[in-house]
Amino acid sequence: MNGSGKALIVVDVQNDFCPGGALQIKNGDLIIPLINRMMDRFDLVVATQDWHPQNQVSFASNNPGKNIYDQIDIRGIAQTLWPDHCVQGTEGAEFHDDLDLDKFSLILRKGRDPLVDSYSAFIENDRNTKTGLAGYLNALDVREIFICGLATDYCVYYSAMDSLRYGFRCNVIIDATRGVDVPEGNIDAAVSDMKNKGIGVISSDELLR
Ligand code: VGL
Ligand code: ZN
Repeated sequence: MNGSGKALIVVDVQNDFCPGGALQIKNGDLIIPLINRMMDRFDLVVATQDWHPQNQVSFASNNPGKNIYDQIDIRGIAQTLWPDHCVQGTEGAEFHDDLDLDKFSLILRKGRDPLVDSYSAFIENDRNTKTGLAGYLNALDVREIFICGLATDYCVYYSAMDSLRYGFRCNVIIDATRGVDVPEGNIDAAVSDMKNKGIGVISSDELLR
């Protein structure tokens, strides 16, 4: 299939990040109708799925004496600790029921290594291990990506920033994302950092009109 140069990347629209989930994001589910509509405008749509083993190092429960949202140091890399979420094979790890899965040409599962988390769709949190997504997009002649999904200040942010390393033009469809905002102000900080690096922060109207 020809990517026609542009791909939509749908990040982690899973039950655990939506209201009622283990790491729920306020109004996380409200972006789903927009995402479903935007998929029709792209020839290539890729989804990521956070897919952790129960013994994932980023779970506070696997770090005795530590609390949710604490930061730990893993071989020199800061890692935030989360509630158990998106455990492989659980309901929480499934895509939200309202999300249209039919247009996904690739579902990239990330965070599968017990010892290394992966926010980014491109490179794991050790900042070194590749997921292979850049190679896939390059093979299909994708030059520009449009990112939506959850969470604005974690997996969307890291994916957007890392895409630049591989030479993609990158846009974040900001109204089709929602963030965790931990620590407070993190969403605004992520958005200004992305803008400063030349990432387009656009609205879904620009694609849907
Ligand atoms: C995410 C925290 C932990 C995300 C995933 O999808 O943004 N955030 N795991
Ligand atoms: Zn995760």
